Formats: sequence, C-alpha cells, structure tokens
Amino acid sequence: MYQNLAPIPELFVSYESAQKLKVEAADLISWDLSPRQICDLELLMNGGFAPLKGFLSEADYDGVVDNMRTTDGTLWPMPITLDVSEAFAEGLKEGQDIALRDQEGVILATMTVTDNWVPNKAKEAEKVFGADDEAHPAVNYLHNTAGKVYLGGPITGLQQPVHYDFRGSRDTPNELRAYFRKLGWRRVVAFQTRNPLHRAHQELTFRAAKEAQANLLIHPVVGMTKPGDVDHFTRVRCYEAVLDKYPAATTTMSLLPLAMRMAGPREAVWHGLIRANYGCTHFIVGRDHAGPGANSAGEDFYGPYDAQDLFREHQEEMGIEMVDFKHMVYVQERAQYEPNDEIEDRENVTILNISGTELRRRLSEGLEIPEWFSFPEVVKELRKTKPPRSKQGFTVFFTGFSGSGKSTIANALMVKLMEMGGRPVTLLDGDIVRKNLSSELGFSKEHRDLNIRRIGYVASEITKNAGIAICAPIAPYATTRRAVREDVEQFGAFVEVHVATDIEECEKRDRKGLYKLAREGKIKEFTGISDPYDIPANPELRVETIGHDVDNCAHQVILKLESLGLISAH
Ligand code: PPS
Repeated sequence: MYQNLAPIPELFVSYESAQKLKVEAADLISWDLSPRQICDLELLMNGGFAPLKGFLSEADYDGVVDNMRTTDGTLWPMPITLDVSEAFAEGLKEGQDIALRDQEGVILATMTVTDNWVPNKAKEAEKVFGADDEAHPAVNYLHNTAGKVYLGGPITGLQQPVHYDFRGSRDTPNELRAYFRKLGWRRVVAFQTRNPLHRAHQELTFRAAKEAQANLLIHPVVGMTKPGDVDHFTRVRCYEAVLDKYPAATTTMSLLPLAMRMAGPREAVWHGLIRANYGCTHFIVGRDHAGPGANSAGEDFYGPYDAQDLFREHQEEMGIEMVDFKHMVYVQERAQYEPNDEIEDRENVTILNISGTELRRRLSEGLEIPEWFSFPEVVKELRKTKPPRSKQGFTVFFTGFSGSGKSTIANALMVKLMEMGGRPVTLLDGDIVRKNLSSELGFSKEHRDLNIRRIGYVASEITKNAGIAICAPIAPYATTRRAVREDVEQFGAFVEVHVATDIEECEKRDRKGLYKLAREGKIKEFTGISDPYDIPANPELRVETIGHDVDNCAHQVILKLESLGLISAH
C-alpha cells in the first residue's frame, strides 16, 4: 500500500476570516471546553478526525454507538461528542451558533448547534467500552465528569489550541503529510504509545518497519492518557533520548494531542483511522492495544488480541494496514527480543520480561532496572520524575462519620510523622478546612463535593511538591473520593483510611452534641442520620476505634505507610 499524500480537508477558515469571526463570536454564548474537549476539537479542526465535520449529531452518535458508523456509512468507532451541563443546554435553540473557548477564554472555534439531546450513557458504556463498569476510565469519565447533555453540530475552526511545550515536535496531519512528501516517504508505519519506550518497543518498531518495508513514525499521545500514566513531559524527554538510537534517515517522531479513551478494540480502529489521516500506510497493533486494565471483578475488559481482530476486520476499508505483534520477550541466551509465540526452543532458553507493574515497583522502591530491559537514559529520566516512594509526597485520606475519631487519629499521625522528619506535613482536618477554605459552604451534596474537591486539590499540590497531606473530612460520597484519588495519584500515593466507627457508637459518644441536634431535626442533612454515607469498598486501611486507643490507631496507619514503602522502616 502506498499513500496518497495530498492535503486533507481541515475545518479552519482563512486567517483573515478568523480575525473577523473572532470579533463577531465575542457576542455569542460561550462554552468553556474541558481538557478532553480541547483535544477532540484540535483533531476535528486539523483533520485528524476527518471526515468528521464537527461534534456528532444525535443520529450519527446513535450509529457510531450501535455499529461504528455515521449515518452516511462512514466507519467511525468513537463517539466524539460535546458534553455540556443541563443549565447550558437549556437555553439553546436549534441552529444557534456558540463560541468554544479554551480554559483561558480564547475562542478556538464556533459551532452551529444542530442537535441537543440527553444520551443514554449506560448504553454508550456497554456498546463502546464493553461494560457499564466505572473501573473503566472512560466509563468513569462518562458518568462522573461528562455533562448530562450532548450538543452536536458543525465546527468552524478559528485557531489551533495553543501549546507552549515541545512545539517543534507537534504536527498537524497536513504538516506530516507534507514532511513525508518532501522526504519521499510513501510507506510509513506508525507506532502509537502512551508509555516510555523501552528496548522491547524499539525492537518491535524495528521489526514492524522491516516487515512493512516502511519508514517509522513514533507517534506518542500527549493529550490525555490513562490516569496514573507517566506524564507526557517526562515521556517526551524519554522519547527524545531513545530517538538517537534509531536511524534518522528512516525514523521520525511527532506528538499527537489525542485524548485516549482506553477502549481497546474500538480504540485501535480509531487510532488507525487517525494515523491514515496523518499520512501513514501501516499501523502497529500489539498485545492489549489501549487496554484499560482490569474491571471491577478483577478481569481484563478485553482479550489481549481483540483489538487486532477488530482492526483486521476493517483494515481494507480504513486505508491503513495493520502490522500485528505478539508480546515481545527477552531471550537471555540470544541477548535479543523475540515475539513470545515465535520462540520454538522455549525449553532451552531463559525468557525474561518485566511487566509495567514490576517496572513501577522497581522505580518506586529505587531498585535496579537492568540494561536488557531499558536504556540508561530512559531510566535516568524516569527516576528524576519518580524518585523512590520514600522520597515522594503522599496523601493520607481519612473518611468516616462525624465523631468517628478521624481528627484525633489524624492529629496523632501528624505528630508521629513530624517526629520522624524528612517531609513537611499538612493537616487538612474537616473543621479546619471548613473554616479556612470552605467557609461559605453548607452540607448539600453539591457543597460537600465542592468541599472535598478543594481538599483534594490542595492535597494533590502538597503531594506533587513532595509533602505529606493528611485529610480528615467525612467525605461521604465514593465517587468524589475516587475523583480526589485520581487527582492525587498523578503525583504520589493516595492512602484511604476508613475510620469504621459505626453510627450507633458515634451517636453514643456525641462529642460535639451534634447527633442530638440532628435527631431533633435542628441540623438537617446530617451524615448517617438524615444524609447518606458510602462505606469505602476497598480502602487501603480500615481502622476500628472501639477497643483501640488513638495511639494504636495512628500506629496502624504508620505500619501501613511503611508497608507501602512511603516511609522507610528503621
Ligand atoms: S463533608 O461531607 O466531608 O464535606 O463534611 P466535613 O466538612 O468533613 O464536615 C465537617 C464537620 O461539620 C460538622 N457538621 C456536619 N457533619 C455532617 N453533616 C452535617 N449536616 C453537619 N453539619 C455540621 C461535623 O461536626 C463535621 O465534623 P467532624 O470532624 O466530622 O466531626
């Protein structure tokens, strides 16, 4: 297969029209785009999502969800939708233009709203992601981050989102096409990645290029990847280090501002279509492509080669060919990587492999990472970003009923950690936060969520800066606690401690006299009495306070922190 490298249509208007339209758009109702929507919009506008002309209409959305096709029959596996709040959608009329702004308020595009509907999110989860299970990051996003209403309609692109990082390595589809044209690269195999490249990846990409007799495009995602991944700044520094080890004449790297959904098979087809738009003729699909990991029952969402199967089914129509790979492993005797299924003399050789989980463990414990596994330059970058856990920041998040003992244990823990020294410790106790950060808030679900998200924000900043945050709010809602966990886990460990004193005991103790008032109806929405509390299903630690004194409870937390490698045992 050879690529036709003619330019593909973008949704941008000319510079002059854009200047004029920007002035006119200042009067339009504006939607402030979320980070994910900015990624989607960028690829819509620059042709990465061609032939889409805007956010999907309701009919196209239904087709995409049901059978991966828009109403005109175009193969498109991923719903690209503009989710908004009910309040925003309410006032809109059909055919109305709205301005789409980035997070600083810059107008990037206008959209003519042709469709405005409330999607069936449970169905979308089942059909697109395979299960309505919030352990899937995109399903979690769908239910807990995305707005309730979807808007659809064509886009008029005014300007690209502004990026200040790695500008020289970002290319639009047409820029890459022009580059390939200029170099005479008519066959290009793309490698999609959201992880640092190690030796196995290098071997895999070498083999793919050889097999497809093509040039190689390393095409890492720098938009949004799976929560908890290595941040893209670190990754790009790693890629740059590895790029030196490829022949410059046949390999290049470009950064893709895609917001991944981790949708396995559908995602693989989507990735292929995007790479075809970027001028590639071949696309590498390895084991468990864009897999989100385990579902809430502990099993993988997709089979390891489901993505390859779905890609194969559609590749003819997609205009891009798959280069499929089985899992690559290291054969010690031959000192090289080989596909696991091609090793014939398995009994006579030693097969080595380090999983992603094992790599993270070694990094977090400061253990050796062998040279057969990765390049010293890559390991050095990773160690800079991820020092051993005993040197990283972390958050201890207590949750439990009022009067359960959270604050008392949190205070004791703070003193013990300060006695050990080494890292600054901040206590974000429920009452302290309500006084200093959230004084205007009450106890409705909305206000409680806001309160906890503020605590989460501060805790994540402390964690990022290598400090220890101890939080002790009630935090009654599991979804909000999970959101805070995600905020914090970008930077360090999140240790949830359920102080499991039951409501009867808390009421019996009634240290602040609040339960009495709640029973009398004088305090409304009181947790455990007239308001819900989701018991944590899988906290890192559950402490019982009946029969254990405060010192003992705090010590249990210390032991947990030691076992997690967050404080060194001595
Ligand atoms: S939340 O839900 O996490 O935002 O609550 P939080 O900020 O931790 O609550 C702090 C203290 O507010 C007192 N208080 C109430 N608690 C629960 N429900 C209602 N309606 C309420 N009104 C006041 C209560 O003493 C909480 O303190 P703790 O430290 O938990 O005893």
